[in-house]
Amino acid sequence: MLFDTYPFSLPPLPYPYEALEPYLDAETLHYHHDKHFKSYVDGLNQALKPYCGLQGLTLRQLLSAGNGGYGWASPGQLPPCAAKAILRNGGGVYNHFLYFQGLAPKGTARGPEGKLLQWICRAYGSVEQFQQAFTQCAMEVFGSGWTVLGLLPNGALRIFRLKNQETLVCAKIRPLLMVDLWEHAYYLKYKNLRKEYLENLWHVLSFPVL
Ligand code: MN3
Repeated sequence: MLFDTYPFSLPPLPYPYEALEPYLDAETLHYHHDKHFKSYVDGLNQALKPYCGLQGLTLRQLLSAGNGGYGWASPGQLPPCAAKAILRNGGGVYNHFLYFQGLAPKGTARGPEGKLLQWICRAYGSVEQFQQAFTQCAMEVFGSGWTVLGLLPNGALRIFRLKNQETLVCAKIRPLLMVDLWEHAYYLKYKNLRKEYLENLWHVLSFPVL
């Protein structure tokens, strides 16, 4: 997905809809993946359709917005609303791809290991303290957005809050753990109880092996 180019297609969910029960329910996963995620894929294709010059770029390249957000096109070449549509939808595709890839059924979801475990303990004291800090950060996201554990180019770990479908691509920060805080990610099951969603999510969040 990250190295694909136009036309983008919806990657399959890497596990059955019911695989994350009871922490994430099948109905939420069905709507979240098949409707919400798909709408970003469709929106990105729609936004790129008139711009042949951008159709050879990968998702990462499209999101690598170096110069004032439009590194790949001067404002004269592309109307700002078109650039915005590409960044918003492309961000939605990128963030959702990583979110669904980062979840796994309980028992197969990996805790932090090796280098990552050492770095987490060095930065936060323990895995439990890291989880508390991450949850706290996620509770402070106002409106729709994401919380991300990112690996900085200098090797440091940091927890980020992102608004809407912002990404960390142009900052060259590698996302290690992504949590969707849009209400569609949890409202069917958890209603207004974001904290309960976050606490239960730790059972199915899988850390990468670095
Ligand atoms: Mn979502």
